[in-house]
Amino acid sequence: MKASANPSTDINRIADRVRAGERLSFDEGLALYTDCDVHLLGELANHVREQKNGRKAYYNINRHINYSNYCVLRCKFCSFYRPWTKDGADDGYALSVEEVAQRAKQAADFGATEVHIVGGLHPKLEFDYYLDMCRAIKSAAPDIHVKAFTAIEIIHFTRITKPKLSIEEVLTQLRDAGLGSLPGGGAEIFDDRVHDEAYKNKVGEAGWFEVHRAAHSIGMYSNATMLYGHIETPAERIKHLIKLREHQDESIASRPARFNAIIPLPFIPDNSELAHLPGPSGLTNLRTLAIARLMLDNFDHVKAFWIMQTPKLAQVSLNWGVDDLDGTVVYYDITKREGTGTHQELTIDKIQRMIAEANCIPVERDTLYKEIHRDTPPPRPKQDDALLPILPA
Ligand code: V47
Repeated sequence: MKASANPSTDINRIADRVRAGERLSFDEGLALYTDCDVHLLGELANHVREQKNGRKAYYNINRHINYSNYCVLRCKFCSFYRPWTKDGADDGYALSVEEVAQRAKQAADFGATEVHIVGGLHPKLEFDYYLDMCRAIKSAAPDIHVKAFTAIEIIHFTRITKPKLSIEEVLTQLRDAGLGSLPGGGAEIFDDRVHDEAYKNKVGEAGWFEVHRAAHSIGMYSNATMLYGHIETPAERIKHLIKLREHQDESIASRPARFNAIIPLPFIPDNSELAHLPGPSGLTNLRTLAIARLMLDNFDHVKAFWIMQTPKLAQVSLNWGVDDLDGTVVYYDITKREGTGTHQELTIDKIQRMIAEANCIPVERDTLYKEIHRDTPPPRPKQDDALLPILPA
C-alpha cells in the first residue's frame, strides 16, 4: 500500500472514507486500481458488502436461453454472433417460439423461477416473435419471471416495428406480453474511444441509458454490466461505474424502479476478433468486483457471473464484495471458459456448498431479490430427460 502526497489518492484516507460510508470520487476509484493492496481492497469491499447484505450470498434457480446467434452487429469482442446469410450460416440458429417456451416450461418443472433470455440482433425476425415468445412462456410456465432482452435488443425492436415504436411503447408491449425485467447486457464500456474501436456498430451509451431510464420510469427493474479486460483502461472502467452510479441516483430519486445489481463481466477472448488479447487476470477480476462494490454505493447487489468469472473465482469473490452468483444457468451459448458445447450448469447443492465454504449463508432469491424458502428441494432431472438439445437436430 502506497502513501500518496495527493490526499485524494491516499489509500489510508480512502479506507477511512469507505469505513465512514462516504462516496468515493473518480481519483479515489482509480487509486484503488493502482495503489491499493488486494487484501485491503477485499477488506474494504467486504465491509460494504456486510453493511448491505450481511453474510448472505444469493443465487437463483434459473435457465439462460439464447434464442438466436444471428446478429447484424460485428462486435470485436463477441464470438457468439453469426452473420446472417440467405441460406443460413453453418452454425447459425434461431429457436422457434415453441422451443423457447418448451425450455422455459422444462426449467420451471425443475424449480426455476427465472428465464434469462437474450440473443443477437436478428435481421429478419419481427417484433411479434418477441411478443409471442413472452406470451408463450407465460402460458407454459405462468409463475416464471421473464428477464429478457438487453437494451441493444430493445432499441433494435423500436427500429423493426412498422410504424416505429418508442422505447417506452416497446417495453410496455413486452411487459403486457409477460416481460418481467431487463438484464444488464450490452453496456460494455461507456466510452466513445472504446466504443468506436471494439463495437462501433452498436448503440452507444446514450441509447443504453435511454432504455434503462424508460424501464425504470414504467416501474421495470433492470441490471447493469461492465465488460472489462479488453482494450479499455482502468480509468475508463471507473468512469463507466460513475455513470451507472449517477443514473442510479436519478432512478432512486425520481422513478419507481432502479438497477438491482451490477455484473462486471470479464472479457473472454477465445474465438473473438480480439483473441490476441490475454483477457483479465484473476487478480484483475477480484479487484474489479471489489471496486464495483466500493464505487457503486447505491447498488444493493454485486454479482459474479460464475460462467465468466469461473466458479472458483466467483467463490473467492464472495469475500471481496460480491453477494450474488447468478444461478444454475444450465445452458449458455455466448461464452465458454473451457471445453465445448453449451451445457454449463451448477447444481443447487454445488452452489450452496461453494457459498457455505466461503463462510457465507446461501439464500435462494427470485429475480427481484425476494428470498425463497422451500420445504423440499426442487426435483432434479433424470440424466436422460434432463436437457433438450440446444440446436434443432
Ligand atoms: O451483452 C459478449 C457480454 C453480455 C463476451 O443481468 C462477453 O443478470 C465476456 O449481460 N467475454 C451478456 N463478455 C451477459 C450479460 C449478463 C450475464 C449474467 C447476468 C446478467 C444479468 C447479464 O456478455 C453481452 C456482452 O456484454 N459478452 N461477449 C465475451 N467474449
